[in-house]
Amino acid sequence: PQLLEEQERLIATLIEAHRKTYDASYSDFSQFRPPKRGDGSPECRNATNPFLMSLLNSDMDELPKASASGAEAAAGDELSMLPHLADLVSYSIQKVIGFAKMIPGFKELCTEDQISLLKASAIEIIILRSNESFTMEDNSWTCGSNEFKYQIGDVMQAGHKLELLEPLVKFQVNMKKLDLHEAEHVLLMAICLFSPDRPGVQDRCRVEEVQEHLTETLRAYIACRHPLSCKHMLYAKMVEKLTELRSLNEEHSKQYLQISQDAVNKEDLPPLLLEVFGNPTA
Ligand code: 0VQ
Repeated sequence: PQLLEEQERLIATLIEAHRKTYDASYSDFSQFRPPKRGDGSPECRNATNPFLMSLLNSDMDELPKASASGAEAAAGDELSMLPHLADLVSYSIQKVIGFAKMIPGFKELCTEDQISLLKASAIEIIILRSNESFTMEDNSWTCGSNEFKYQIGDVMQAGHKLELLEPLVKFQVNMKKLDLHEAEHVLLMAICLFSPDRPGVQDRCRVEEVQEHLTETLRAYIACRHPLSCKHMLYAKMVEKLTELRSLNEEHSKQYLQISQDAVNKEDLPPLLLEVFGNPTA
């Protein structure tokens, strides 16, 4: 198949929508609450023994007052990256919403369906778009300076566990290896958003129609623009990524619920995050 003029226009629209909503200079990151990394300091390594630590480190022979130490301090330390990452993800959700609104067909859905699609796909689209900052050099998301370089350990300090992080990094590496064109990258995000099988979707047919139009455009694009040597099975591999995203989404939901229950400072989670991923105290 060859690319129709209409499909060319669709791709141009999606690329422009992505460029308007993904700032590759990451200059807004300094507005988030700052990242706090367990720097390997003694206090940090011994976060599980705060009372012993303070007795060993001072001349006093009395236990410190409960509020300033103990489980609370230890838990706070464990979730030291949560405010920064929660702000980053909340910001990313806003950008994903901006991207969605520019996709032909999205605004024509009723608001309820728009919300259902966004709630279900937000973390998947964030995982996809974050691939742009991911580097296989050191398996990190590098968003400018060292301060905004995120490694597995940093996401663990937001409360996530290897059950999610190991497959997440594998996913990022395999995505990187696909070496997608910008057109393919943005089409994949749009296809992910327009999944008719998400919970709560009323007008499944309309969503499916748009998704089929997007997948047809992706197939045509690969067939006529992607170099012969690497287009082999590319479409199938991209569809496989959508399946992997579902399982990452499911594991993220579980871990997010745990984090939101563990969080001592409920302000750590911005209101938009609570609305999209759920608010256990509501
Ligand atoms: C950082 C997004 C973009 C870019 C870099 C994100 C990065 C995840 C899933 C493991 C973050 C999850 C965070 C939370 O669960 C919590 F609670 F821990 F804060 C949240 F906020 F959802 F509730 C990155 C993190 C995550 C997923 C993918 C990547 C690294 C820049 O490309 C761009 O949007």
